[in-house]
Amino acid sequence: MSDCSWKGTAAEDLDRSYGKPQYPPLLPSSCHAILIRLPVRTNAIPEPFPRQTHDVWNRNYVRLPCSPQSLYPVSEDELQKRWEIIQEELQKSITSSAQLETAILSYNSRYASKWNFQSLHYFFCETVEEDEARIFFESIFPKLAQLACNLPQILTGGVPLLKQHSSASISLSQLQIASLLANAFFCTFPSRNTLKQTAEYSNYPDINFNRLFGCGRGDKEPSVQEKLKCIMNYFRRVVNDPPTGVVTFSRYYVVKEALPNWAEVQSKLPRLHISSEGTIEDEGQGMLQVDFANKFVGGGVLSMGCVQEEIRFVICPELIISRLFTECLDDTEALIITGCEQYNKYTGYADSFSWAGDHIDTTPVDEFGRRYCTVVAVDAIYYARNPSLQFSQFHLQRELNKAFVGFSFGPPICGIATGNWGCGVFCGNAELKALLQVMAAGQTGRDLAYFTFKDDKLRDSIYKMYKFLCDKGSTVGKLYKLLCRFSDHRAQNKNSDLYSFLYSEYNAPAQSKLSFSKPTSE
Ligand code: AR6
Repeated sequence: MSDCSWKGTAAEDLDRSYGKPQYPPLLPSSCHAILIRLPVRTNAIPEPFPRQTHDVWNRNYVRLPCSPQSLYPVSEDELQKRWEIIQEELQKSITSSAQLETAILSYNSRYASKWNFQSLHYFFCETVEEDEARIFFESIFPKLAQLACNLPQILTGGVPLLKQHSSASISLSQLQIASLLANAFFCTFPSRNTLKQTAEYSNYPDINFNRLFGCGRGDKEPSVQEKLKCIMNYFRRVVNDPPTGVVTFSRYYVVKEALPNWAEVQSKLPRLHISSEGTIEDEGQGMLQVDFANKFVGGGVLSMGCVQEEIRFVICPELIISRLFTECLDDTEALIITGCEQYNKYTGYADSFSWAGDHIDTTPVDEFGRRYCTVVAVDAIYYARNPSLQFSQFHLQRELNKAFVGFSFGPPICGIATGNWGCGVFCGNAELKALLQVMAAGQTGRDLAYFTFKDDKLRDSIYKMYKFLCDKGSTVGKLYKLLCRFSDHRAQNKNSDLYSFLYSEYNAPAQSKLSFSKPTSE
């Protein structure tokens, strides 16, 4: 074996999407809200659709801050249109973060004693140079405020909520996303601040940026400052040079009956490229790139989190807007984002995460102006409290189904770029999760590119097992049955090792009393 950093299929032989029709196409339908006018012209900012503003204010749509129906109590018995207050405040001259705090609280007065803006103040007073802060307030801030205030002209249609247990897509121009994100920055979204369990949006991630602004002092939370640098750079870019592309957000739900009966699956294992070098976002170009998600997509991006998902969301900030309309993911659901752009470079990870400058994304675009960059958010289960649980049949199936749902969206035009999904913060077992992802990729007919994030030992161990299984001609179903056997075995032998078991038991006869298809409980 060569001593290079990868094994298996060469990276250049993997299927990539470039030049192929991306899914979903931009065809208006009851389950695809296209908020721009078609056809899209290359290199021009898409025009909003419909032509006339269509205000919707109900439980199926995002409650937009500019809706005339969004009212705010200004005295005991007087309500005012909240958008009027917002516009008035944002059009004032604001030259410091203290004034920005005052403006934000003027239309969020109920939270005046609850929110703090420590991280934001630290950013402008300590993190950036005095000159940079001045330039921000003089030349970027007014354009950002204008971008937020122009929301009703930029986005004329209602944004449907991507609710649980239905598949639906939303296509927005990058400019529409920028205007929505500018509103999130100014904390203008109504009904999104209460923490009550019974609140209308309790099953949605938060979207207003107040939590990020209040994450504590910069010296205690350096990664929050670095995330702010990413976000500020994104805003600097979009206000000075409005982007012209389109991004599609798709919620994908698979009904239980349509999931594979894993024990019976005859598919072979997919082609595998496994490398200890490289990242999903860099080496996975033109592939379906896995986001190691939280069921509330974006996880801690607008608070303290700074691992794979949060980093992905701040280097490609358009992803953050998915939090506005994506209800928390259920077991057989995924969110797929097609066409996002990378605006930032980074180094480090978690506490050492650091903004490394502006990134110019040269990824080609499809006929609808969407970059050939697709991210699939799939949430693993959190196993820190009870790691043994992941080997139970119920959990094997849950994680396998989740990966399958994410990988099976649209025709298999490209491979999947992934890695230690669920194995960092969520404490999963990487040798197990790798096999589950191999199986899901095999069943969906896609190549798998797996990045072990500098772990040579893990790369070698997974590749050796993969090769062994391929040499034996294993099918996905056969491997599933073996995993189920391991599940029973492990219940009696707590410390047993998965791969040792698979090597020794591969040819052992299955015990007939086991039922593989219907695990009933945890
Ligand atoms: N490319 C390839 N591999 C990576 C990359 C990358 N860019 N970044 C990290 N890894 P983690 P989880 C590897 O902990 O366990 C978030 O808060 C690295 O080995 O982010 O599924 C979400 O919002 C790392 O240890 O994913 C969820 O709440 C491993 O991937 C929660 O974390 C797992 O990364 C999900 O936790």
